[in-house]
Amino acid sequence: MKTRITELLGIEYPVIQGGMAWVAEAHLAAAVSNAGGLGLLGGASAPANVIRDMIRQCRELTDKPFGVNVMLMSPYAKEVAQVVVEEKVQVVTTGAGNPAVYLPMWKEAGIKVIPVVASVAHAKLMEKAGVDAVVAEGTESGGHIGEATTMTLLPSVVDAVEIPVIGAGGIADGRGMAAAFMLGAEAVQVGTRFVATTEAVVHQNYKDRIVKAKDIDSAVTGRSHGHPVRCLRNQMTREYNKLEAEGKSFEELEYLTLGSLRKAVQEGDITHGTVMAGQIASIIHDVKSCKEVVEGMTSECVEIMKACAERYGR
Ligand code: TUI
Repeated sequence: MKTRITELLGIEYPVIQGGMAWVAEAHLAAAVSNAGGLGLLGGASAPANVIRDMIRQCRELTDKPFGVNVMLMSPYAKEVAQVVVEEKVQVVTTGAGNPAVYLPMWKEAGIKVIPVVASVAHAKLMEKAGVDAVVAEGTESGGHIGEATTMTLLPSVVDAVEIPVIGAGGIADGRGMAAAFMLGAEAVQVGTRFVATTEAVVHQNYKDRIVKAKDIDSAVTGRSHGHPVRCLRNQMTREYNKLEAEGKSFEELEYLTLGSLRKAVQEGDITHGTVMAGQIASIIHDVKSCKEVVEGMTSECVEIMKACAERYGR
């Protein structure tokens, strides 16, 4: 599947792995890049030197292109923005904010810049600022989310900009990938499906929780304070939502989730920890290799599109 995104990034398959906090480390990113997609390292709130080490480790594990996601709400965002230049990272995606201040520096360094957007206005602003592509991420996604669904956001962004658009949020197999392509995407970004892979360095409890997730298991914390985070329902989300309904302050609620993603990912505490995952966890029933995910979803997508053309074409 050749698209403007596969050409831009020099990858075989139009599948990008989300830069997930605590999950998107060197082994996972390298496995996705080695499988022909684009692996991303998730900077999240890690200090710049941790990210520098991840980049170097990833380079040891793959000679294919990979990228770094710069989480703009991180207290270290400025230092991380500098590290990706120093380490000659080829691709940068950004999340949870507006990367405008870093764009001149990144473009001068020849970095391909792909911000994640959750609205048409942000997508247009980014295009004007000179980015290479955008990821339109719907509210079905795990982690920090916007309001619009992938079904509405993706075609709206595709209509509003000329640069290529990557669809994200609710995509975990070839059906979702084909749907995103029908809406005008030229690649997909996939998160949750890559957590449930053999290469993901994530506690088995976390992977099992995704595999067992039902459609009604998705919860959102932090809506009342303007920081909505999607994860899988557990004791933490129940307590959080209860306190939120009681009108507790952002600081009090923050206390409940301090270090809670790490607790779930590394210690396997899926009861008190934050199990970030998208709504699409409900269609994931097994743990696969990254190669199986990348190749499997792309071939299923192509088969579906061919079958559609045969069935409905003239
Ligand atoms: O960034 C994400 N997802 C994330 S970041 C993250 S780390 C975290 N952990 C705990 C609490 C908060 C964050 C976990 N998941 N996705 C990309 C994304 N970006 N989704 C939505 C946005 C976004 C939202 C507002 C992008 C831009 C924006 O505003 C633009 C502006 O102009 O300020």
